[in-house]
Amino acid sequence: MEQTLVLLKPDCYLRKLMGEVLSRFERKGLTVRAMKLIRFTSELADQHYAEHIEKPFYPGLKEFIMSAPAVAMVLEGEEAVAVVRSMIGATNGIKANPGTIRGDYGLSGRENLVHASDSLESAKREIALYFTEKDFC
Ligand code: 3AN
Repeated sequence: MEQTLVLLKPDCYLRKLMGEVLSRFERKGLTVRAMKLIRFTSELADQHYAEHIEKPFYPGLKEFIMSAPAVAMVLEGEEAVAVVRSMIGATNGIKANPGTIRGDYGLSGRENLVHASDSLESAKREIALYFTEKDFC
């Protein structure tokens, strides 16, 4: 079994799509092991997006991720990292395939509804940013 970190981003929250998106993961068979509603601070945004801090799109991304609440969760299942990445689709909603979450609900590169860890190594690092052992059920 693998665990992966998923964020339902501020656009997902504001558009009231959180239930819709979570239900896709649940129907797939993934299990929620930890979950919380959070508000990104500047520090948390910098930690989460450490690899993007120098990129030209980062200031806009940071402003967006701090703009409204988000949900952080740990999903568990067989090959959960790859399964969730394929369910969310390509970064830009315009390019993401229909049938994926980003492909079905968005037309933006920045406001793309969900984040999901891109490797087991990233998942371990990212889960530790949001959760401690006592948060797991
Ligand atoms: P993914 O979330 O698909 O792994 P990354 O890690 O390349 O994508 O980018 C992290 C986040 O940065 C994306 N989810 C998106 O919100 C934002 N982002 C990526 N590329 C761009 C871009 N060219 N313009 C604006 N925002 C971007």
